[in-house]
Amino acid sequence: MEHTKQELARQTAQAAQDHVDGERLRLAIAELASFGGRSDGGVSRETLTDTDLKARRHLVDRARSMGCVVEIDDCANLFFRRAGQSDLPSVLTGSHADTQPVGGKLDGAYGVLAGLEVIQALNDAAVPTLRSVEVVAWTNEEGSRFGPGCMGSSAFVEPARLAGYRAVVDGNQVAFGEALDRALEAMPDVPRRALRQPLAGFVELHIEQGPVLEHAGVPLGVVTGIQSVRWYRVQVTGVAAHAGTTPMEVRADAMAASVEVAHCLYAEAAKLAASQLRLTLGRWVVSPNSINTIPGAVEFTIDVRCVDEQVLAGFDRTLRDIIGTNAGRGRMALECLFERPPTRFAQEMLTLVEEACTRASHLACRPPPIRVTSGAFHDAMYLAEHCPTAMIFVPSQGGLSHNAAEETAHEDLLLGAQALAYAVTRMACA
Ligand code: HGY
Ligand code: MN
Ligand code: MN
Repeated sequence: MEHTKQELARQTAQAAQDHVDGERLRLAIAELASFGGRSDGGVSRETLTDTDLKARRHLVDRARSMGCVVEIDDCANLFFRRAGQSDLPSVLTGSHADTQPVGGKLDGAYGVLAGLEVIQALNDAAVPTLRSVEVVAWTNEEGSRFGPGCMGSSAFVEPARLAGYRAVVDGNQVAFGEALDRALEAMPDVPRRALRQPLAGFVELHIEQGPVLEHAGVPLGVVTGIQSVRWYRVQVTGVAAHAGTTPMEVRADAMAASVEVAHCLYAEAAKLAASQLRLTLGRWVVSPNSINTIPGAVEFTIDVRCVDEQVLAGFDRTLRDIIGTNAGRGRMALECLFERPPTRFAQEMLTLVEEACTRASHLACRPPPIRVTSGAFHDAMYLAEHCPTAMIFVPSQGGLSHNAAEETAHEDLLLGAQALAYAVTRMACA
């Protein structure tokens, strides 16, 4: 009996995979990319901006046109559901629809749209599933406008986090709570649901955003886990003064002090190159930001990541020493904004995703999948605390992402969606 059930699940999963339509997916990606589309081919659709709200409405309309039930939770995470034959916990797929300030059309969006394509494929195959299949568009994965990243998925897993998130402000002093309330008010026709729902599992399809798959010449990656990450903000306070009249030896130059700290951090990262530590000082705010005034205040961010969390802990200690040593040249404040240990996905999920990727690759006469660790963080790093979770990667051309030129070959995007359809359907039939 069990064998028949398994065989039926495989046949249903194969039917879903066979009905994935590459052209429909390509059009869906192009359509969503038009919300915040840029002349350089990139996308600017930061979380909860008017552009993002319009994109969200577009996704709701598309999902409803496919017969999905649509719901929204208290962190404005959007859920698109294809009902199953039972009220057992759903199988969830999806990703995020927000982008970097200058991002690409695939980071996040591909996972959401491939999830909707899976639902359309199930509809076209006219196959029932025991469990409902849900697609999610998580709120604020990028964390660029409002830090930290993954606010929607982390609040879904631990609702108590939302209160603290609401107070976070963006560069224009707009609070996340205010933007969130606007987003919720913009969806009066979408029923509200509580955060933290039981789930049978979560599978996220995403572009790799790095060079590994392309270098290996392999179209699909089975993601084993996600490296650890820490974000900090450094605030340096000096004295604004005249650039022409103030002798160098009497200055309290916040930029000179900041550059000194940055120099020490890059030198430390170079010492740790063998551990693949990655350091980025991505955002600088200088005030008064005038060519002929000595900077009175500088704020800059630190994004540091490594597969070995002990290396990050060591870097943290060195960072605090560097700040302490340089504080004499201006007051320095260090704040940790975000900290995630390494994520490891459950073995049974790796087996499922490996089967799905192997089948899809074989049927397409492409090389079999390889196992990779994710250099980027994803909402799956929080879902892994909540339910059996896995990720599938497709290659990024030139390993490039968080860049308008982000691109993936269409046949790889199709293959990823086929593997996703198989994996999600297998779970939904169990
Ligand atoms: O920063 C990250 O790793 C993700 O792409 N937001
Ligand atoms: Mn992403
Ligand atoms: Mn991203």
